[in-house]
Amino acid sequence: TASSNEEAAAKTAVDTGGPTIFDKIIAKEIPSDIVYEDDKVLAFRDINPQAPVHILIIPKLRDGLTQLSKAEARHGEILGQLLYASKIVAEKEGIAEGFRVVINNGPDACQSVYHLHLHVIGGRQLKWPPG
Ligand code: IU
Repeated sequence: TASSNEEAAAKTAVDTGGPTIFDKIIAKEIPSDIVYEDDKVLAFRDINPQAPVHILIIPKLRDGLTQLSKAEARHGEILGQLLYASKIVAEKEGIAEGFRVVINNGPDACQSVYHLHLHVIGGRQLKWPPG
């Protein structure tokens, strides 16, 4: 299935520290459906949405944050800004009463893009536990 193909691809994705597709999205070299932007963060619709609302929030400056497990104390401010942006985005999308924020970290969590990103998911009844 498409979903298991994605899981397989994510299993083989590695954190090289090199550029990712998100650099091109930030630079607007490839188009994306931006829903929120400020000087530090960018939020855009996921190209393969898992729910009626599925938005990715990323730091414009990756600064070593290829994945959450690389976070250091100096990243505290941007980490807070990303989480706060998820609330702004949820309000803008009309899902503030029920939404989920997800960070997939590393191969076992099916991380496929090594530029930290929060998934903001909602617009339907979500299941728990996640897969
Ligand atoms: P993950 O947590 O690394 O698995 O999430 C990466 C997400 O990035 C995934 O949901 C993709 O659908 C999404 N995405 C995108 O929105 N635009 C792209 O060009 C690429 C991936 I490549």
